[in-house]
Amino acid sequence: MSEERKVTETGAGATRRARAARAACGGLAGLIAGFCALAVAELVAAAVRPEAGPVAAVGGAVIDRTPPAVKDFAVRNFGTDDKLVLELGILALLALFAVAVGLLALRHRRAGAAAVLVFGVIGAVAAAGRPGGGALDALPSLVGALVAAGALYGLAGRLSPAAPPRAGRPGGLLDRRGFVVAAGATAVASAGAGLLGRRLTSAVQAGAAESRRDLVLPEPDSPAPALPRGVDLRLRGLSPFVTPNKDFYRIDTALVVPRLDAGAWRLRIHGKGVRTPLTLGLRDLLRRETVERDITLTCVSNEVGGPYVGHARWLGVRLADLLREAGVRPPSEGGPADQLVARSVDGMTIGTPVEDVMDGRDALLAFGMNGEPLPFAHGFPVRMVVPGLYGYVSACKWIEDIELTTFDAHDAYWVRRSWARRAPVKTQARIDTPRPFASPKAGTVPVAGVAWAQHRGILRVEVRVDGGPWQPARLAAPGSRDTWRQWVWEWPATPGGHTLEVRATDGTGAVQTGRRTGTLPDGATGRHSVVVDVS
Ligand SMILES: Nc1nc2c(c(=O)[nH]1)N[C@H]1C(S)=C(S)[C@@H](COP(=O)(O)O)O[C@H]1N2
Ligand SMILES: [Mo]
Repeated sequence: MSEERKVTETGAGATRRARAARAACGGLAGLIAGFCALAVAELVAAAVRPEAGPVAAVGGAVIDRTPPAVKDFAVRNFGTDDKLVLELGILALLALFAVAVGLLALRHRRAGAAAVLVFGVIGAVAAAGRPGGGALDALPSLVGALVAAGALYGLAGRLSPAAPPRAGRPGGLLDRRGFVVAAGATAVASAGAGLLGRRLTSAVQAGAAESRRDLVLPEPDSPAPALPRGVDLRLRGLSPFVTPNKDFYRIDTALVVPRLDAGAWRLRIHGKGVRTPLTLGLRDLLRRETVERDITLTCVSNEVGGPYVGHARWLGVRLADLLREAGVRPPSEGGPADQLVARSVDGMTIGTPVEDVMDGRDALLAFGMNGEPLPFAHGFPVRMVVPGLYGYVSACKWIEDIELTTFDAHDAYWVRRSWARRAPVKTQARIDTPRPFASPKAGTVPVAGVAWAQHRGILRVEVRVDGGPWQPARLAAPGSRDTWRQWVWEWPATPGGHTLEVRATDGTGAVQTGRRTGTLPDGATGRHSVVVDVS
């Protein structure tokens, strides 16, 4: 091989390596610009509101547009982690696009910077377009994108072959050290901005946390009826009668849990047939007649045998009292409004039949949950709770507005997503123990669980084995017709595989149907069954 050829080959290899290094730097520049955009947006969002950050906004927009079947799939497979999965998915996609934009910027600096702006616009549109969103919510994404576009433009400049000659370095070569310094500085400055944003947000939220700590719940004017001894069978593996707040299921569309300051909180009651519109603060509620009630809450997305049901002792005021004060009459008394639309600070709308709220049941505006102020995740400072209705048509958290209207005039959030307008809770029974595929020893095995049919109560629970005759379970003492009820059946278990099945009868004498239907549009039906292998 001639000397000349060898030199050329080495040159080609070096060129290839230089190209690869340049591409890697381009990708890195894109990633750093993406990070910069999110960090700056975080800082701006601290001034606007945390929910307006681009990831939360795009995530929220995705949630708003998720078809019910997909939403159900996500809830089923990721449970309460569905939001985390969504956020990680968005971040992963963003990272991919950031690398692509970085590579684009190597060839066309302006095009790369423009692509960053396009992403900013997407975030801005998502934020402003969320229910309850406004023009101001577009700011974090837009400012973040502007700064990031500038950063990418600058970084790509360092990677341009046309970089001016530097001391000891001919022009036209990659200014690697210059790039590394600029990239590092951008990354550090972005991290600083992001951290500052976090700090500011938590400083703002500290006031909310303080207002929650300082809230002293009053003794109820109308305490919850004493629970009979024996409402809780206290069996291993059986859900306790009262669900501790920390274990209470959480279902909502909020990627960022709203943290409201109790002192600044206001609720407006207005609309059709309201003679005197009301605006109330928390103090106003605390001064009224307070009631404490045991109410079991259930989500319409709960599959047969699923976990989205919980029981708490709520403290609040009767919603019907406030409505009467505002001059509202239910449809049965000639009132013009048949739907009450509750709106939360995060733009959720929940439609409840006015008749149900005013028919004498304990529909509450609640501020206490199991003896403490509502946790932030469960609606602090005030939420609705209505016995007998699924949460999506009754239990608005972070409530700030109640409008009296009609079902004809307004479809609430979930109704627009093909869920039913009206959704009373369906009778269900769940086997808590033994767990599916457990292998208990032959002999007496306690089969136990909970059954619920809120506002109708539970009259009977029966269990059968391998499709045999129905056997009556022993019921725990009843809480009220608005609470779930524990049950247990002593099973004389014989070795081998067996299927346990349960059904409940509600307070009207109606036996739970065995017909299997999905959660859409108004709650799942069918019987819970568990397969076990007795040894
Ligand atoms: N603001 C707001 N309130 C909401 C929701 C929501 O997404 N946003 N979800 C509702 C649904 S579907 C249910 S089942 C209950 C759940 O209340 P929890 O999270 O306290 O258990 O809240 C209801 N209230
Ligand atoms: Mo729900």
